[in-house]
Amino acid sequence: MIEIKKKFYAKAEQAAAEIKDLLKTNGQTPVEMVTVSQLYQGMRGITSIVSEVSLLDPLEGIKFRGYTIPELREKLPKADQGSEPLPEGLFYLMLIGELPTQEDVKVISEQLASRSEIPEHVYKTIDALPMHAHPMTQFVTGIMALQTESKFAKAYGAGINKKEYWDPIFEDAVDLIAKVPYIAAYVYNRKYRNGAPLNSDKSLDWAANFAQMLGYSDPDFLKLMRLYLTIHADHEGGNVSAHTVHLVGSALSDPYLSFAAGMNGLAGPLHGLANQEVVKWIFEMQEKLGTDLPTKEQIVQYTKDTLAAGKVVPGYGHGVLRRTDPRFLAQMEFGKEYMPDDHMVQTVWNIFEAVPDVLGATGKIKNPWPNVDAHSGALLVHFGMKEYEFYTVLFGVSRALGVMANMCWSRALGFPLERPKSITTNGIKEWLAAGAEQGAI
Ligand code: CMX
Repeated sequence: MIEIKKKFYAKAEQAAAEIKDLLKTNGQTPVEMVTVSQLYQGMRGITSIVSEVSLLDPLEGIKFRGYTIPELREKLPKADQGSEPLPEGLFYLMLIGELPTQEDVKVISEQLASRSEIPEHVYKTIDALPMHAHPMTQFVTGIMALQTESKFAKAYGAGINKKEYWDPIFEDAVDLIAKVPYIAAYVYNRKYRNGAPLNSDKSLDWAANFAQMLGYSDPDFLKLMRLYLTIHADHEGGNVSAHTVHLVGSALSDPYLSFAAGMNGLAGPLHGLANQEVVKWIFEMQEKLGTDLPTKEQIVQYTKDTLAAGKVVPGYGHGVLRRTDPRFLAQMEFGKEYMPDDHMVQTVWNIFEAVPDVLGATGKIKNPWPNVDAHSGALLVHFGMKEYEFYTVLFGVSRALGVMANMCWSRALGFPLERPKSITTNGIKEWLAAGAEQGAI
């Protein structure tokens, strides 16, 4: 790990020097115009954050350091006899900007295993919550309790030089990634498996050990976990969870505080919670129609009813994407290979054929195509994980990789406190009036 850490810092130092030059020559160059509509529409499309680890193309989907999802599935190192990438390799790629070797990935897996100990008070804190607390509430509570372990918070308290921030942030980031699967699995076992002990095996890779702690040993489920934890890791900097971690981290809140904040954002139904909503929506449709394989006509009608009731169709639409999410397609490929006859999975594919036309016909939904959340739950249901309230926790475990890699970069590059300007509607009116007077509008 020492070598990876050194390599990371060498890359960051070089990038910091380039950014310094860029700001010297182009610091005052305008990037793009912001419209009044964008101020009211959730800042949609305003380029305002630098995030080095991934970039979202509206048509091609997410690219991690330039690599698409299909390329990652092909090029990242795999576990022995495995067909899906090891998420540890993606963490390396996001951190270093180069594809890792099998040996690099092994070093990370071993480091994660060696840092995975959880202090007893974390589990006790979770145990203080009622059993009916949502898994995301239990997960975030566990992360907050784990904040006692922050090396950055201790170093800051002891008066660390700002040039050294990146070092304890890096250590916290790796520690946090090592520990979150344990907290997640603890929540699952507490809520759904009568408190079954975490049967961890530290010789396994990060995803396989997580699957085992959740009580799943089917080799195909392990493959699914590796795929799942890879594709959910990041989606550039502006989505709610990534942006929240970035924002909170900019106040020099440590990685645990920042990650917990981001997870609260992921728990919203328009973001990560959509994965539970999709399966809930399908289960309710199946129950209402009395079949586990509704026809496309039935799906069309059910979708129209959902819209008429003033609800969103979960798993469809996106703030940036304008085509089918490649993360949906990767999961569809997985489904076609491992469970082509599964009715739940087939229903997801039938929804994919039926729903975009209905959403498109509304004339207002900018992207009628499925996002990552439209598919993930059905694959889990196939393996017996029907407790859909847990799905966003799985998303969160994966998201730790991206937001922590990004946080290492933000502190190594010395990014300052994030503090955009807000305005009132009166302020906008005055602005417009002044512009009209000067003939600018
Ligand atoms: N079902 C019904 N209506 C939808 C819709 C959907 N799936 N997607 C968008 N719309 C509606 C919006 O609510 C908005 O309606 P109003 O004008 O009445 O307010 C209108 O269409 C225009 O929205 P948009 O510009 O196309 O989409 P936004 O960028 O505002 O929102 C998103 C994006 C994801 C919040 C939205 O598509 C949505 O609510 N989808 C369903 C929830 C979901 O799947 N979220 C997960 C996204 C991926 C992730 O982060 O994990």
